[in-house]
Amino acid sequence: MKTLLLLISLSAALAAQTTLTLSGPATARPGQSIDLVLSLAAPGPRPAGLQWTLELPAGATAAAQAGAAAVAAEKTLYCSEQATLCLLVALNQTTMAPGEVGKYTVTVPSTAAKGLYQIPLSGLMAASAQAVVQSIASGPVYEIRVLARSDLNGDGVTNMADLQLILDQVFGRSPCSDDQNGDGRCDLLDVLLVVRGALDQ
Ligand SMILES: [Ca+2]
Ligand SMILES: [Ca+2]
Repeated sequence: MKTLLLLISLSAALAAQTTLTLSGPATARPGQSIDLVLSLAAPGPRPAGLQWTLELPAGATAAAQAGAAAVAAEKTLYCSEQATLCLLVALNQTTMAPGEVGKYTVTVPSTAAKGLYQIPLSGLMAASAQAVVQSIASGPVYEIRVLARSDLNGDGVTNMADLQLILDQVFGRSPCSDDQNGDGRCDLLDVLLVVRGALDQ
């Protein structure tokens, strides 16, 4: 019973918490660029400024821009190189409404091994226009599953189904969207790379 009460009060506290949450697609392939959204939930006082750090997996690159809720408050997004440390501020006292405050484009390295990767947010800060700190926490940590490049249908394995898909692209029955070696065309080399993906797994 005590545990239940604790859980209820904990979830109530979390529900009232100002949070920043990164979200995006569940899967990506090596070399692919993905669009992520940074969302502000602010059930309490709204912040006039925000700061956060994005912890990118090794080799991944990122670019960021202000989201609609930040633009509406006329805030400017200032970021370090690779957009790991970012601040949303402006020469105004406007507070930001809950919603999309940032947009990221993250490029998965072409050498990324398949597996589950986390992109956590750390060093979160929120403040009023008077520079008074407001409580803020990270929402659930964003996770993305990087698929093997040769797993064309994204089902977690490379097999005959993927071989058929790359053959279809070689013969022009479908667009060449899974160019395995990045040379701009689908041919024998890409078929052999899918075969190698099947044998190596
Ligand atoms: Ca597959
Ligand atoms: Ca190719």
